[in-house]
Amino acid sequence: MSQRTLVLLKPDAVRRGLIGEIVGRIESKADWRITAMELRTLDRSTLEQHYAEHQGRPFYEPLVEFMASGPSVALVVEGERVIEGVRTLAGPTDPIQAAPGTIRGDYGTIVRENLIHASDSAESAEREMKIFFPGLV
Ligand code: RTP
Ligand code: MG
Repeated sequence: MSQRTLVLLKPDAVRRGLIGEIVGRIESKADWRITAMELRTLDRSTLEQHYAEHQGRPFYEPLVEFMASGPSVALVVEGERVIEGVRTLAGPTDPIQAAPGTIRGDYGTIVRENLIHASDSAESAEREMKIFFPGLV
């Protein structure tokens, strides 16, 4: 089943020079392709929309601040079961719980600075793609 998902390489990944490493892992999966990609420092209003479900949680403010702290890479990836697939490549939210071989398991230690975001459902993917790539059909 072909799907689309919205992926963010967070500011820690960009600062640490891991764009190529992470994009390479995504790009090398059979049938997956990148159909949009942009390097941009995300502004507060974009992040408030993106993280609306977390508003009011204790980690929300520091998360938005971190996400605005430098450029991120936003991508749309298309292909076979890509929504679940990118989340599997990323590993669990807490990098210490993430197995080696996953992106978070290989490169992360801090929960907030966990390198990558990927949509968690088809509904989230549609909503998030509109936020980052409003021109996309
Ligand atoms: P994401 O949305 O970024 O793909 O990550 P996720 O589904 O694995 O995690 P989610 O629960 O949606 O949380 C969004 C992001 O908030 C940061 N976070 N910090 N306790 C904390 O300090 C905490 N909990 C979550 C992480 O950056 C997480 O990816
Ligand atoms: Mg999430």
